[in-house]
Amino acid sequence: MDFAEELKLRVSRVEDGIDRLLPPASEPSTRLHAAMRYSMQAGGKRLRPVLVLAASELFDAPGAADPLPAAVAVECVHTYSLVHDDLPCMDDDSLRRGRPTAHKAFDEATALLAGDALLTLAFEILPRAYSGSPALAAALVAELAGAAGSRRLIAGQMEDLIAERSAASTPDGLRFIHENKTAAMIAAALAMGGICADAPDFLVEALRAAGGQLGLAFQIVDDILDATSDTATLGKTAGKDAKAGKATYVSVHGLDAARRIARERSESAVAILRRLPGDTAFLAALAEGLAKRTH
Ligand code: GRG
Repeated sequence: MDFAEELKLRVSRVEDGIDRLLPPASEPSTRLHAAMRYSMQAGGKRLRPVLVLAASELFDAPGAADPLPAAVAVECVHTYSLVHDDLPCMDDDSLRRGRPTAHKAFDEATALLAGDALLTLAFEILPRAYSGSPALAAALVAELAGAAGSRRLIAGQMEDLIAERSAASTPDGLRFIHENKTAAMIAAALAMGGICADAPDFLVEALRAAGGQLGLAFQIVDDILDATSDTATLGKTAGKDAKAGKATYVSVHGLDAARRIARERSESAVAILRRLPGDTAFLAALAEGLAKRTH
């Protein structure tokens, strides 16, 4: 398997889906739709939507639903979270995906509304795209809403902001933040791929579990890169965590231990993925690559 080529194919499928499912920038409100497209079409690794596609491909289910709309919905929610996270009232950043953040390219109110609209669009795409199978649509909505809601993504973000402001974070507190701010959406992406392919519940649960491990590894690597890489390579401001005195896996556990924990989490994810049915080569290679990523 040529992993790079296989990845490119899936990223390109996701980008076509984004272009097709987002309102055109020419449609009123043109400013709002332009801002949504600006953030969604700024590049990005497309990790979460590619995970949706790759998980779905494991199951050769006759009549399986097209996972592409689910993949685009996940990327909409992820991108909304980045747009809002970059706002001055949150992480206050001016660079994202190698470009000025949405509130710098437009203005704060427009960025706020574009984030709101992307979140809402995700939950418009799912029931529309899967209207032929209401049970599937409901399961996808429940999975994505659960991961993005006040018990997971937003809980992680809230606790992250609190931890930053109090400068006190325990290893357990940090793990809560990472499991919810980062791992929840990665786990949901894998689970949604399985759900689209009508995988049995125990395999959807295995996908969720692999996503939890992969998500932790991904965030620890993010902490390591923030401490060791540079802004040009990352396409976002490097060194922010140390500057803000923020607790990260690097500051709490040290660089070597952070690298070891990331490796352990990633190996655990790969072990779960390899036990799944079908051809797991692409998914396993993707999971392995994330632990070694440089941006
Ligand atoms: C505002 C509700 C709300 C949540 C914000 C996503 C997030 C939570 C904050 C962004 C900061 C951060 C380090 C989040 C952890 C998850 C993470 C590493 C996001 C970046 O994901 P990538 O690297 O980004 O996949 P691209 O741009 O490649 O899609």
